[in-house]
Amino acid sequence: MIAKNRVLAAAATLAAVTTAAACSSSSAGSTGGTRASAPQTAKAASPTTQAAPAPNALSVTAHDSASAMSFDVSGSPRQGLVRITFTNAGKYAHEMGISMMKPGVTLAHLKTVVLGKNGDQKAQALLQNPDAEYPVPSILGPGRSEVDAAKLPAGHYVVICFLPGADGMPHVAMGMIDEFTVTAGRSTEQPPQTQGTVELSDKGITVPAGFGAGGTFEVKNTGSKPHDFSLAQLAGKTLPDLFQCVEGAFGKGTPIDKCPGTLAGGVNTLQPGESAYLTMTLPAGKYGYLSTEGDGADLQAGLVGTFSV
Ligand SMILES: [Cu+2]
Repeated sequence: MIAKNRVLAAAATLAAVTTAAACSSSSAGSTGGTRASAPQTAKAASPTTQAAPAPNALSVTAHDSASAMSFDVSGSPRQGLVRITFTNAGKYAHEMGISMMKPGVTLAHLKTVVLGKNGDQKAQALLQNPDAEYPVPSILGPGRSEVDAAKLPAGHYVVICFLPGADGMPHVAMGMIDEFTVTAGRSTEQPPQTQGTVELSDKGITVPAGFGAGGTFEVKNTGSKPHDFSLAQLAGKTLPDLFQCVEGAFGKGTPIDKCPGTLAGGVNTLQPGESAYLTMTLPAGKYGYLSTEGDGADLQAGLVGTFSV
């Protein structure tokens, strides 16, 4: 519900900022992407065991067909750094929007409310902090996957997709709603080894050479405001063209999948000083990136650009 609003806000602004993307282009060279992409696990916790601890993992896979859509969710990680794998196994773009439910709220109840009249508004009362944002993976086009190691607090979460379907019905109404729990125990997941840092400042985004060709990159907010890092693969049109189309699709309640480009993941909202660790291999092509935060303020400030893989 929140992600949808942010996409709309960003699309509206980006459509107006037609020259911004050209201002901060960077060309990412290839470093081969041959390094191990799996995040490094912690040193053995005890001298008596050689085995590395199991990853503190959460897996969310999106599935779709003409008549039904769903998430396949597995894992019950501990609070702290969580290795989140988001895979889109479907034919349409999907988001993994998450919110923490208030204690005692069941998924069945929340689902009934969300699908009812004015469900978007009424559901807010069932959420622990409706305005909270989490640095989970961004919207992914079909066939794409990413791993995002990010901090999540303990709680009972709903995972939901509000993207519009072919019949104008949001994916949630076709079954795209599920749940998971982050327990209060301590995560043993350590920050993975990285090949570079994507820096989100208040004035721009720096994407290092080699990003997207494989391996793990830290995505760090070095600014004083929340920022995010949203990616799209371009298809013959500019990033503003793509988001103008996405905006139009949301407005009409039609799928974003026919727009000239493919949303390619990234990391949702990072608070000042916060980091996440993004592991992804992007198909070769031209990409655009932007921060959708601040109702368009980040775009106006120059947090947008392009790179190639
Ligand atoms: Cu969806």
